[in-house]
Amino acid sequence: MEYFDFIGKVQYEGPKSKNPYAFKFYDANEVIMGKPMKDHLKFAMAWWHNLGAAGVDMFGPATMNKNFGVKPGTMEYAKAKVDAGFEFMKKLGIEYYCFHDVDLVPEQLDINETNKWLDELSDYILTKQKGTNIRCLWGTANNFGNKRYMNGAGSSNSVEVYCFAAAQIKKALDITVKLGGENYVFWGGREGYETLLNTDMGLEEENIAALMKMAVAYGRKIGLKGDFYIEPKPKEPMKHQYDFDAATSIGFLRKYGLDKDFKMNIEANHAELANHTFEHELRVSRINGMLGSIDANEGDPILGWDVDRFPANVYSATFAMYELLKSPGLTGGCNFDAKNRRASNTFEDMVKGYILGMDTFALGLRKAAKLIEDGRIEKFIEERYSSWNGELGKKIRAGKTTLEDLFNEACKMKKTDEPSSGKEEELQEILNTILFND
Ligand code: XUL
Ligand code: CO
Repeated sequence: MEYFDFIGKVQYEGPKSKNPYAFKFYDANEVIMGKPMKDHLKFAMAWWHNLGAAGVDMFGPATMNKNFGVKPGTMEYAKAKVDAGFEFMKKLGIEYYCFHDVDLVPEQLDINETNKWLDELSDYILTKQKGTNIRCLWGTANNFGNKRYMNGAGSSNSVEVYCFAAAQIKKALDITVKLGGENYVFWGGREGYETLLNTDMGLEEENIAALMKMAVAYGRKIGLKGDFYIEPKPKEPMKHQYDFDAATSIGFLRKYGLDKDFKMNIEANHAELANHTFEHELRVSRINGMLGSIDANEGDPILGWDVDRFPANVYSATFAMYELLKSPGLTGGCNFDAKNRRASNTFEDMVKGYILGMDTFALGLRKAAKLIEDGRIEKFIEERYSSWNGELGKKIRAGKTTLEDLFNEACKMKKTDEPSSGKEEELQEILNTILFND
């Protein structure tokens, strides 16, 4: 059965194309700064949004029919989702997907039964992967949806709940490795708290770290080669989440000696919820050698919650892709943790959402490369800090000065009250000309 029969393989037609089913900026094999676009970006389909989310919100039921012609809740349905997902990925030229355990099959009454379903479905996915380049980018366990996790998973007050979460993580790691995945994600989910009146924060954080350590030990044992990721998010569902942002999460990983096995999976909308920009979170990760993967989406500046829109903002994408080009490259990729608006309720909209997202990141990548090649902004930053390349600057940076040395230096100085301009407006004008000159 063909689900997306209104398209063949989506092709690159260039920015002048008016074909809604063509890429205008994403040309998979075109080389940008020494690497094909598809290797910079490594786009992935998020199983949960694309094959699962059907437009349910707090005020109304599904607006989209994602039954794929069969009864939901059955193995037949789980397999139909695989068929639809593989057709979708092939037609869009996407070579990776990401999943939570319960996106693949519904949780059964007994964990052993759920795991049998996961085995059968992952066997089926393996047969679909054969002869293609499609494989898993990262897997994860849904340790937040079931009501047992209402007080958290790794942060639960109950050791039984903690143990169940560990069992789900073990199985999700097994399935990830089986499907060729090299990475594993911990999004905090309900790892946080609502009130200190009922919370032992120290114990909760220690327990989360211990769970992560066990996951790393097991993952390495079964051959998980890549990275574990923390996906920071400041709030929602919990009021306070322990993985607030990249800086907080990196501090946590270092405290518990997890920083060699973990990197960040940065989501744009989560950055915005933390009152940061996407590029801020990427920069914090990059300068700490912790930029691993991206959850590609976009928030809404007017709304204060996670809306998971497809990325459309070229400014933001350009800044983000600048960070990517300046990093050694993602060990993960760009996973579209993005969904159609509730009123965009057709299969055509699913395809158009991905075309928009892929083209936005591709355009951002092209513009970021131009910004680097243009060189004016980077040259300005270099010059702005040039005093640090002088004798005194070098000595300080080498750790060869004391506070008394600097006191003596300062006493010899004549004028220190004429700092140089930061030239923000000039730089914005340069950026605009780079973005819009062709
Ligand atoms: C939730 C979120 C998750 C993670 C994976 O905000 O982003 O879907 O990406 O658990
Ligand atoms: Co995400």
